[in-house]
Amino acid sequence: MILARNIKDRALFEGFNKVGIVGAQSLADEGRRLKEWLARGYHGEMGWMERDVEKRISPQEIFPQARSVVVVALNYFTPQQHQQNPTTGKVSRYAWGDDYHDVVKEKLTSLLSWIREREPSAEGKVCVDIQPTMDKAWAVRAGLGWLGKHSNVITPEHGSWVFIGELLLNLELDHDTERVEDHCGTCTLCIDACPTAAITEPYVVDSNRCISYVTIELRAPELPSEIDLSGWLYGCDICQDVCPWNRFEETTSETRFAPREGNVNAELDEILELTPETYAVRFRGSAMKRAKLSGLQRNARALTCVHHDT
Ligand code: B12
Ligand code: SF4
Ligand code: SF4
Repeated sequence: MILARNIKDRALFEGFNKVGIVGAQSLADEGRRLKEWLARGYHGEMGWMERDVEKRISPQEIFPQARSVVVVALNYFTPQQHQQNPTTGKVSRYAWGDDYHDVVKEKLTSLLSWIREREPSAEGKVCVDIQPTMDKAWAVRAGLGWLGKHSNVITPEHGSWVFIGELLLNLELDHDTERVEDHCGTCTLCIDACPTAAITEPYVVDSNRCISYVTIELRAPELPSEIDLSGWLYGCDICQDVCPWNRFEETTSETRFAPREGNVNAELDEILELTPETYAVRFRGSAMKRAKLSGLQRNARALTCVHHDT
């Protein structure tokens, strides 16, 4: 019989930095807050967040046999730093290397195969970001970290530069019950540093005001004029860069997260000159494809205008 301990050891062997296992219960409290967040319109134009709400709350809605949730965190920190250069746009750290969806999915799929070799009755579903689950809520429940006031999960060992994924399993396993205490205390550095006041209250982000949302998810042909991009072309790391829990980060051992050429600060001229063909080659296997060519060029135009106006 396969034990929770065996699965956790194997998850670490696959390269994950943290793992916890919890029961596949509905996320009642987190679900209520998700509904409040949606009712306030904080999801902006991410209609898919609203459509899948019941699936996000209850794991059985996406995998009826779910009994346990194996939750993993994978460190993506590399030591490079952004430069302030008006001819380039800053790219958020999570998108510097190979697309994390592929990397995390590959590791979780390999974990599932390993489990099935030992327990042929095992069935599972791999989730990372794009499946309708609440990754952060599961990470907190599984004791991987706490939800920081910037609303990202902070692990005490690796800070918040971690991706989160889950493996839903039909197996009854021993579950972790200890959570990590909230260590934000009286700190408000992330809230104070956010240039668009997107953290409307501790732990709550209004996507409409968030640079990450407008540069990646918003499909409008022009960016809202009231949002100051602060030099960001794709995503935004400000609230995590200022967090004291990210000061002692260790470099990831996942080599696929090493920054690709020109991806920490991207040349705006190069982005503006891309054609659909050169774009497909330049960003193959990169998380930056989420903004699509039109979105990237819209963002680059917005940054170029600021540069010319000043
Ligand atoms: C939608 C989404 C976004 C939206 C909304 C962000 C958000 N705050 O949720 C936008 C586009 C803005 C976004 C941006 C980013 N994202 Co995003 N995103 C998601 C996605 C798809 C869903 C998250 C979700 O359900 N949000 C809905 C709200 C309701 O959830 P919430 O913020 O967790 O809400 C909780 C709190 O408000 C809390 N709460 C409310 N009041 C109170 C009071 C107290 C006292 C407490 C303790 C809690 C509390 O309760 C709610 C429910 O638990 C997840 C992947 C997934 N499938 O889960 C990735 C995910 C959250 N994103 C991720 C990343 C990396 C980012 C960026 C850092 C990327 C970047 N560099 O640009 C930024 C960070 C911006 C920020 N400060 O949050 C990672 C985060 C990893 C981590 N360590 O936490 C995730 C988990 C993807 C992954 N699988 O790794 N994202
Ligand atoms: S990602 Fe940037 S814009 Fe969004 S909440 Fe954090 S600091 Fe604010
Ligand atoms: S900057 Fe301070 S308040 Fe914000 S998440 Fe980090 S420790 Fe918490």
